[in-house]
Amino acid sequence: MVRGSSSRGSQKCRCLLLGLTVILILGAVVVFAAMIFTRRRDSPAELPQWKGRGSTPNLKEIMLGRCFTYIRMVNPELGKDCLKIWETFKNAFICKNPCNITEKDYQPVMELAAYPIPCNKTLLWSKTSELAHKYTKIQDNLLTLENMLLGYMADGLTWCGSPSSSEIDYQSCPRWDECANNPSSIYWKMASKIFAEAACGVVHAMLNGSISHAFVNSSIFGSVEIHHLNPKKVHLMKIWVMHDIIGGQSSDSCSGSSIKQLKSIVEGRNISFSCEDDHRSVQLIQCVAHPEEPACKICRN
Ligand code: N1C
Repeated sequence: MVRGSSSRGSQKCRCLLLGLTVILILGAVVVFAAMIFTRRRDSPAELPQWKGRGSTPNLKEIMLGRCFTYIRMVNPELGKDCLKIWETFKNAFICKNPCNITEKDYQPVMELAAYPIPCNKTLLWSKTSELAHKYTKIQDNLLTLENMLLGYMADGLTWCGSPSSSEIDYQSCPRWDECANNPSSIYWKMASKIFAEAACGVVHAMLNGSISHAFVNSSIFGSVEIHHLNPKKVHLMKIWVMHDIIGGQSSDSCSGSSIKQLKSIVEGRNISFSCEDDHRSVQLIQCVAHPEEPACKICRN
């Protein structure tokens, strides 16, 4: 009698243990399945949305730092409010579709950062960024857009936002070939337009003669800047076509068809035109790195 009740008790105990084990195993299976399910659901969101690299890390710090360097050390007479410029710049693209940016978005920051540029100092460039900026670094008689506050702050940086967030998108931004109206394109086009409109007197442009076409219609120089020079203020455009000093390969030059096309556009806008291959003071900068090249000899044939 006693043995019977104790064996029923241990049987009950075994059933309870079995039940608990089943519940535990089922629980573990449910948790595991849930983990796999959520990870699968999350993975598409982890993939970058755009093909281009994301906004430059520490964008705010870099832009603010550059702005303060500019207004305190480069051009201390300007008296601009860097924090306000940064906030206004950010508001142009934050919470917005990075394929739908318009000039209107940037209007406030462009107005805030604007100031006049002296006559005869404008240097435009296309596919010669490095050489043009080496030149303006040692020759302050000419200024590029990067020597102005807007260009100085944004040079070499990437930025974009997203319509579903108030954060800067550090993961990916649209490439130029994904959509034309992306934050960088619109910014550079608009800043370049304002820079060209402000030019007066003689305007210089440095082009690259070591590529197939020194003048390209679709470049910002060709599609924006030359069309926004004001013929009432600008009387002469001086083109410098530069060639790589090594090897001396020349694909295009002042006598090439692309420069002829540029000449007819500029003259058609009632602005006089001149062109010079390998302007010596720019070539001497190239010679610093390659003094042994024939073009760098003092007595050239
Ligand atoms: O398309 P580009 O040259 O002809 O544009 C250059 C032209 C210059 O005269 C500048 O005034 O347009 C202005 N500009 C910049 O200042 C600038 N800084 C950095 C245009 N673009 C600028 N960038 C970046 O270089 C920008 O990302 C853009 O796409 C390139 C254009 O360089 P490019 O093709 O050599």
